[in-house]
Amino acid sequence: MLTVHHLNNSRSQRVLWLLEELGVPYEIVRYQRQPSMLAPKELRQIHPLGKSPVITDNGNTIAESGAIIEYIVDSYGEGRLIPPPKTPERLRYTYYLHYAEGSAMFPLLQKLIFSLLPGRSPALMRPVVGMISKKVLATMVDPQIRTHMDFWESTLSTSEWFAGAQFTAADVQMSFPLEAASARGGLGPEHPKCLAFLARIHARPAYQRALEKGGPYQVGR
Ligand SMILES: N[C@@H](CCC(=O)N[C@@H](CS)C(=O)NCC(=O)O)C(=O)O
Repeated sequence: MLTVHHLNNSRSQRVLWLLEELGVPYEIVRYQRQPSMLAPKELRQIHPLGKSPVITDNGNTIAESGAIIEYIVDSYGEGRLIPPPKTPERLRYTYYLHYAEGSAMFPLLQKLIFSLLPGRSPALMRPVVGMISKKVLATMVDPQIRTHMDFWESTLSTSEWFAGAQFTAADVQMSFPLEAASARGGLGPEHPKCLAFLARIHARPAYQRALEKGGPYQVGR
């Protein structure tokens, strides 16, 4: 049976959601984040990077959300949650499947790091580190996040879902950047289509089932 190596409150929530959407049976092996927020070292026994998500299935170990989503849709989707090949929707699907982690998450991760940095610096250096972090966030990171949020808003103004009129696995993949932006990137009423997207996905029964299985998920609140 397919196994999801699930780190609490992490991107592997997306994988549980996709499996619930497709009705694929799976089991969960759970890992708890350390106080540092890093994954425990046991996850490195499954994949050398020790990041989440990782799945194991039929002797394969697959890491990286986009690759996992492709594998699950190929292996178990039976044509569901993916637009037909050689259509404009398929091109958009492929784009968003890669874009979510390849581009969108980068400034959001920078935001997290620079926001945490002052609090994790030695007390004496904290005021200086705080000033530098604030400057980097204001001049470099926040404008980038804003550009991405505007881009999502314009995409979702032309169609209900990221790849077109139909819900696809690209929406599952894009959920994490939008949830992260809503939690810490300033996504709010200025981006109503993005907020409506989040409300739509949170209302899906499969999303809710995945939350029950995965446990507390702060990014998705
Ligand atoms: N691009 C990777 C990112 C993986 C990643 O950074 N996962 C985070 C959880 S959301 C993680 O494992 N953090 C714990 C750590 O870095 O030790 C993917 O999409 O799978």
